[in-house]
Amino acid sequence: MTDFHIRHGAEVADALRAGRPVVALESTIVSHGLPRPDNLRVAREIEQAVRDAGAVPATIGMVGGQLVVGLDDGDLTRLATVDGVAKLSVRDLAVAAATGADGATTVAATSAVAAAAGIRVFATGGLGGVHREAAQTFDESADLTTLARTPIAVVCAGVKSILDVGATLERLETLGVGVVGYRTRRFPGFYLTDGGFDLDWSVDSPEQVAAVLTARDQHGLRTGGLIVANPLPADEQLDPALHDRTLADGLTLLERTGVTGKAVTPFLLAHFHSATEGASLAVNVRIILRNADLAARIAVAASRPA
Ligand code: PSU
Ligand code: MN
Repeated sequence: MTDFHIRHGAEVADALRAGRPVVALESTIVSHGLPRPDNLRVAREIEQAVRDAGAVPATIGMVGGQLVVGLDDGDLTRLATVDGVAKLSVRDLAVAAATGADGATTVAATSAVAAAAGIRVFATGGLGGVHREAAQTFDESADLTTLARTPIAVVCAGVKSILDVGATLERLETLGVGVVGYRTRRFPGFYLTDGGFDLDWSVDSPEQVAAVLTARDQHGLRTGGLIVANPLPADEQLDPALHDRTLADGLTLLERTGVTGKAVTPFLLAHFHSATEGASLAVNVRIILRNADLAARIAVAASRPA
């Protein structure tokens, strides 16, 4: 194959051409973040949540070396069920294309591809960030540096507590990535409603987020991303005691097994899902569906003439 141009799903292409609202979705949560067989069902539910709120879903991933914006159900099934799907950050995209790989795109890769396609809003579960031992390992997700140069709004439930949340917020500040809480001034901790840190800004409505995007455009400063941090309601979070126990065990296991690098996030997520007997999975799914709904409402607000 020598034609490596990005393929757009027909519905996504039509919507982008007509200026209708589109929401980008990542595939790493499907291939590497959620256990089978729930992952395929959830991938479909995320797309449906976007549709229910009036936008077109564009799940992004790579099938046989072809980068696709708006995977169809066959593609999605393949990325959710076959073995050997690569986890693709931005730097991996061209190599994976040239070698004909199947691959799932992380927040970094999805953001970059979506922004290039003209999509302005992206929904995911939790952002990657600074890992806890980063002072020794230098393990910081490329999600952060990519968002520093990619104009897209990412709706997420903060970063997972498996990371160093405070360090991640500091890096986002340094990198010039905007962070606003959705109806909160506390940065959410993914499974937990409150990640333990204050935010400077809070927005109250999809329209207000759309106004932020418009202001950036009109200022001519579309240099970086905007994180819209959408916490779970307190009564839907993972039981904090169960969370703390599971995290402590997971970090011990991580050290004992010697897992490092890009395998760390999938390893800890899988540990949570098995150790909590599905409780963390249910919370994870709720997070993603709520973020998909909010992202779609932001995309709808942003597509209306101001
Ligand atoms: N958050 C989740 N589930 C996930 C991820 C984040 O709740 O599966 C994925 C995202 O795709 C994110 C990636 O971009 O993990 C970060 O991985 P790393 O730390 O290796 O950059
Ligand atoms: Mn990493």
